[in-house]
Amino acid sequence: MKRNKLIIPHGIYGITGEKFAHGRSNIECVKSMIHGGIKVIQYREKEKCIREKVEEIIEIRKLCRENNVIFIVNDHVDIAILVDADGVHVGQDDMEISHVRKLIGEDKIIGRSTHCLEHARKAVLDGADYIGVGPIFKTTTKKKDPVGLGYLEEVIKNIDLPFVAIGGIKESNIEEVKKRGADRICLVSEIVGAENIIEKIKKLNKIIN
Ligand code: TZP
Ligand code: MG
Repeated sequence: MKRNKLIIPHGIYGITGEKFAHGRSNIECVKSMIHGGIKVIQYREKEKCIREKVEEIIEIRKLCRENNVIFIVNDHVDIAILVDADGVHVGQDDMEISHVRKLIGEDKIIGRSTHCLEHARKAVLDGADYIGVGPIFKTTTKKKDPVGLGYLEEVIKNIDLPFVAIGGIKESNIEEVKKRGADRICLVSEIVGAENIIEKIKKLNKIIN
């Protein structure tokens, strides 16, 4: 039975990306994202060792809890459990949703990256709580060819699960994504790479709200 489960809020979904942050740390970026009003943040870090990741995750978990921000851990189900994160996000090459669910429990959020309708349908059947839909546009943040706005439209038409549009989304094209019907939108490099993260978030929110 699903009890106290949180739902990914509408608006901007933040993800860390230290590589694109012009020397700012993940912690600094998260502080600015929270300050800018982002209500859900995912810790995604592909380069650091586990020890370093755990240290950062513990700190970010605390920041999110203090500010009522939903906190999701990418890839690491064990660390998500360790810090009592609100959820975990897993890709197509990660653990099966049923296994993640068994580990993390019914009350936590499980997100799954999807790149085609078949992935999305399977995520629904497997019991994911939301899906990532992308990369919508070309991006250097993830090694994956874009799926285009076409896949976003297919999801809107066929899938009854919250979804987050992601990949190559910028201030210059976010309106297009919103107009198609995406209520949850993720931008990584556009936010962490902005000269002023807080101002960038304000501008983005002005466009989508
Ligand atoms: N999953 C699909 S695209 C992507 C992820 C994690 C990266 C998105 O980064 P950016 O910088 O917003 O294109
Ligand atoms: Mg992964």
